[in-house]
Amino acid sequence: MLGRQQNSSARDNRIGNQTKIHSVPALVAIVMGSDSDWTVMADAAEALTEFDIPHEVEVVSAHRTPDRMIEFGREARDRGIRVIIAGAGGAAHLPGMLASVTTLPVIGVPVPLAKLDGLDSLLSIVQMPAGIPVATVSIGGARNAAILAVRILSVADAALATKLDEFAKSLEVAVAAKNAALRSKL
Ligand code: RP5
Repeated sequence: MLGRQQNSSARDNRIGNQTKIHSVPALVAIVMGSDSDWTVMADAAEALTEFDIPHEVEVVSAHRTPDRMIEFGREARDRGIRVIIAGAGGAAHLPGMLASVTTLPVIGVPVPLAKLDGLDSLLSIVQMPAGIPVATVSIGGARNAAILAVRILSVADAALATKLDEFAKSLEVAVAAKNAALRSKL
C-alpha cells in the first residue's frame, strides 16, 4: 500500500506519507493509477484539507494491480468511504472500473500525460455505459473533484453546507477584488 493517509494539513498531503493525523475514518478516498498522477491529484487532497474532510490517498492501478483495484472498490463502502475520487491518465480505466465494483459515487479526474494533452484520459473516463456513472471533471480538474465530493457530503451535513456557502461567498469577494484591480488600471 503506497501513500495511504488520513490528514488535515496540506503539508502532510505528500504521497507516501504514512502519518495519521486524524483518528477519524476517511470519508473520501483519492486514488490514482500511478504515483506520477500525484502532481495533479494533490489538488484534491489540498481542497479536502481546506474543508477539513478526512481523506486517504492510494495508488491503485486498473491495469497493473487489477485484483487490488477490485478489492479496494468492493471494500470501500464498508470501510466508511462515502465518495471516491479516481484520477488516471492515458487509457484511464480506473474510475470506470471502480464504479463497476462499488455503488459509491465515483468522481473521475482525467490526468493529462505528455501525449494527447489528456484528451485520451478524458474520453476514457467520460464515456461510461448506462447504469455505471462516473462524474467526470475537466482535464486536470482535481480541485473541482474534491469540491464536488464536499457538495455530495454536504447533502447530509448542514455544517458542511454552511462551509460551502462561505466558500462561494469567498469566490464572489475574490472576483470583485479582481474586477476592482483590473478597472483601477484602465
Ligand atoms: C496510468 O498510466 C496512470 O494513471 C498514469 O497516468 C499513467 C502513467 O503511469 P506511469 O507510467 O507514470 O506509472 O495508468
